[in-house]
Amino acid sequence: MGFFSKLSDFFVGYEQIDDEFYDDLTDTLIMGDVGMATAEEMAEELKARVLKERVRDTDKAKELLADIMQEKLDAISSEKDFEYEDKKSVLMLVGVNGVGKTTSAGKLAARYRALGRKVMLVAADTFRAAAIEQLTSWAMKTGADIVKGREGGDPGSVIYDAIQSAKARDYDMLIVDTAGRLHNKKNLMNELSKINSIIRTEYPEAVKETMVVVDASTGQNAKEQAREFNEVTDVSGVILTKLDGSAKGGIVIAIENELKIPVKFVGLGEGVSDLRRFDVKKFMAGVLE
Ligand SMILES: Nc1nc2c(ncn2[C@@H]2O[C@H](COP(=O)(O)OP(=O)(O)OP(=O)(O)O)[C@@H](O)[C@H]2O)c(=O)[nH]1
Ligand SMILES: [Mg+2]
Repeated sequence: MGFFSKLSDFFVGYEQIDDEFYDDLTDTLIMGDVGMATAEEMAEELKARVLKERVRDTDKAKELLADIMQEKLDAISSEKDFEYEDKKSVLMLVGVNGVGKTTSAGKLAARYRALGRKVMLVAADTFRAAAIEQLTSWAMKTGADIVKGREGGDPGSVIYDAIQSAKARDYDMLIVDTAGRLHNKKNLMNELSKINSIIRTEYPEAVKETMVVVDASTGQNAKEQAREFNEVTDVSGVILTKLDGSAKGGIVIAIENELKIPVKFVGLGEGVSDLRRFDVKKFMAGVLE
């Protein structure tokens, strides 16, 4: 991830800590996708600590900045995948077009199957036949079962069917792939609230988790999408995809610090094992490189 090498280069290039240093640091953070608000906040906090601890060398300033980042991430991140890992659950994946919802659903199915859970994929994106086929091929690849409806059918009835068979056959987890094409906020809200109310009435014993999937390579747009979904539905976490490309890691800090939503998983490729838990320690090791 480009951001980190740039951040290390930045500190190498400075001999003294002055106003220009803080301005340039803010710019570097913004270029690394940390976002303006968080970049300014971190530069301010660094300035306060540098003054308080009478720091003169930039190596020490870099360590202080890393501490500040780590504190922000630790405040939001959690060790667990979900709040209730041992209960029956419905995991909904939401997000706009093309961000990686279906792929992430498949990767998650593989993850939880490997952990010994009975997993069902739910093709609630009935918008295109191709979407249903795509999820079906993930079901085959991962050995998870799948419930699907007809193209153009009602996503609510697919969820309803999935819940009935989950109850009848004692599934641990439903992973629900939804459509990304409902750009209009009102349509989206209606669709999500319909699905949510079916889950609430038909499967009250299950814990519902909603993950917003966003594409890291879209930078601050990813954060804005997460913000918008968080406004219309109860979001429990973010899946940040496509971090294997040109994306900059700073977007993780922007999302966690500004939205107070944990980044639970990161996507590092298109393969079945290319989904990892977001790990603050590893992330910070990259910052300090
Ligand atoms: N490099 C890379 N590609 C990814 C990742 N996640 C998904 N993709 C690719 O991104 C493209 C879109 O992924 P999908 O899973 O179909 O996205 P979606 O959100 O379901 O898209 P719609 O259903 O059209 O809204 C596919 O080509 C995926 O293989 C990732 O972490 N890294
Ligand atoms: Mg899809």
